[in-house]
Amino acid sequence: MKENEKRINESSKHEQLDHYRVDDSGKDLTTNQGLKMSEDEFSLKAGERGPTLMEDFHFREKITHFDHERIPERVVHARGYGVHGEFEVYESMKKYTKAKFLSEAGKKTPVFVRFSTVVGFRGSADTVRDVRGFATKFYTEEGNYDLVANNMPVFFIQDGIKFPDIVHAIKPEPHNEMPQASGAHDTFWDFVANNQESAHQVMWLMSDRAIPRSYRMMQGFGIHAFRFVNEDGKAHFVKFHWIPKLGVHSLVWDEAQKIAGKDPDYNRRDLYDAIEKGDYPEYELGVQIIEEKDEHNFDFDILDSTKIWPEEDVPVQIIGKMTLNRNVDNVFAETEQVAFHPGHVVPGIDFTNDPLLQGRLFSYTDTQLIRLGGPNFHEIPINRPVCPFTNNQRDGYHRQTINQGKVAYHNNSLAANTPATVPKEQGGFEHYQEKVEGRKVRARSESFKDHFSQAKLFWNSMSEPEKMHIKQAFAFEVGKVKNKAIRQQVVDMFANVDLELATAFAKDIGATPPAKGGSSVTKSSPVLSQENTMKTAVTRKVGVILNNGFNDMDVKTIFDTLKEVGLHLEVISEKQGEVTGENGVQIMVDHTFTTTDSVVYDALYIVGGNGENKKFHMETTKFLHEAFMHYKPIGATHDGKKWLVENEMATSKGVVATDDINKFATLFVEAIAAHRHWDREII
Ligand code: HDE
Repeated sequence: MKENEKRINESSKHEQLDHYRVDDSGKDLTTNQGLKMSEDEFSLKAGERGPTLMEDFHFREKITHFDHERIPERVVHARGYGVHGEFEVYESMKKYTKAKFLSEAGKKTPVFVRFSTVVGFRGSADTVRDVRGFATKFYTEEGNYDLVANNMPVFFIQDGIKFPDIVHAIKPEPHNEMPQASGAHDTFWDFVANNQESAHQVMWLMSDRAIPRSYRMMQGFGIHAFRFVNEDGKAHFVKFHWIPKLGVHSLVWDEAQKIAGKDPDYNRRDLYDAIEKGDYPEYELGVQIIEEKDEHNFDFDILDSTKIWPEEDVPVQIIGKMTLNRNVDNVFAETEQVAFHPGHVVPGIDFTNDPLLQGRLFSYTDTQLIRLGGPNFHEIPINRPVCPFTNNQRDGYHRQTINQGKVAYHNNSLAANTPATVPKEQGGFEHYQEKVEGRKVRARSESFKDHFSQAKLFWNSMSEPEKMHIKQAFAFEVGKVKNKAIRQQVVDMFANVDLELATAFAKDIGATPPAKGGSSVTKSSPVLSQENTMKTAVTRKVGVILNNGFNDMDVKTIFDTLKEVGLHLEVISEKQGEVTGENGVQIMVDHTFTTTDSVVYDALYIVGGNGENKKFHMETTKFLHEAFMHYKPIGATHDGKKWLVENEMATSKGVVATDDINKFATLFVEAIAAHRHWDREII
């Protein structure tokens, strides 16, 4: 079998990476030249108390390498977390695309995914209000295909030339570098009010989508219209969707802010832990397909990245599933050095004239050149295709390939004109021959100019709690704007979306409520609401408050039942070590009230015990209040029930209190599956 016919399977990338993986443990310490060193604690000096000598090559090498350990962080999406996995096709897409990795049911392709926030620096917190990146590299037999997606289906701008403007506006303000990782400041809202194409994306940004509970509970959207092209050369427009099997769920804003302090690594920890525990996150890949003849049959331009294709009009067809199943060995080598590019395509996937996509096609390689220090970043292990790659490109910083022979040009006769181009019939990429005609203009199509209809469609699709959160988000974010005129401009702009919304937050931020406005769109798209997402308790994290003298027989049974349905329990008590039940059963404590907090749990289960003191009582009350305020499921049995009675919560929504252990487990799991209990009266 020829090398380039080698069958790619889900292990191919790991087999390749194995050549680079090194375990240093148990080895001798050497310099980078392989010289074994007898001493690594002391620099070479002229006398024990004398100056360090220039000839100390070991000291120089060690310090020099350290001095150069950092590379520039990504200009956007700096904070990210990467994991390995595999993609499996459910249904052949041959009818639409000749992409081989989508060609047959059951076919598996290795993938690497990097999730990220956009605005914050590399060391910022995970749970800030922001768009999330969801970039996937498929290592296919025809080369790497990158689906560089976000967790929201639209974007702030319509033309790539405005990307530096939006990013300059939303990043910390340059005169004082504040605020970190947040859009809640003057320049961002000044941009929004004066670039009204951002309206739709800003609605998403103010919604719960901007504070995902987990990367495992987040959608991904390719945003742009791409093209599928089949063997016969026939093309269709296509949009890509990742749909998490655990449903789409979010934090509440107060909780997100507190987690940013209590556990800034909250989302990456959640992902890392899930994979370590074998709770492999799964996402289905969906496509929306539009025939070329229907390009102009919508009341929006299908090439406009500030628009969705409503699923009621263009259904999402599920075509495969991605499973994330391995953490990286080294974050720098893999997550930091991975280089995505929407222009990394394979035969059968092509671009459209979406002006935002066109801008991206330039930017990504350009940014890797500075970030990864030269043109050979494709040779870095995480970026290497699993299929062979050969051409006449040579040299440059950090070149690793040793190209033999003297020919590095086309056309040649010395090497029989190889490396040879490949006809499209044999798998060579050929750009889709779209017919293009027009004058050279710096302009925007009229069809891109409706900025409010889909923003209103989104608003109409929200449930009442979601609408409330959006109003509160505007009140928080725009309320942080110091310039009064900008606050007013934002109110006036969003009056074009919905009068009730603009009036509600105008009142909170000291602006004049709009007298008129509101889009006339009445349509809604129910799938946009997270209330209609998949609901399951599987993999949720429950904090269990336990003290000595608890009812060990019942509690053990409840623990077993909850674990069986896939919940993860963490025992919280006053001290680390063990707590002992009334019959002598001992349970390990995972956390004290000091080392954890109610905000990092999906639900709270209060058992208590008879060994309680005042501090325990107060700490439990604090946990309970916070969980209640964040609409979380709360369970209590035995001694634990007294906290609910004391705090008048026993009959509230999502609160389960009974000593009937079977009933308790069933009701508590149901309450956890519901995620949050928005109809709870907050006292
Ligand atoms: Fe990006 N974007 N982007 N972007 N983007 C980058 O590339 C850019 C856009 C997205 O985990 C950069 O390697 C321009 C849309 C993700 O490594 C940079 C425009 C979408 C990631 C860049 C956009 C994205 C990036 C910075 C407008 C969703 C992180 C570092 C024309 C579909 C990938 C890098 C990772 C990263 C440019 C708009 C998603 C500068 C010019 C729309 C998920 O090249």
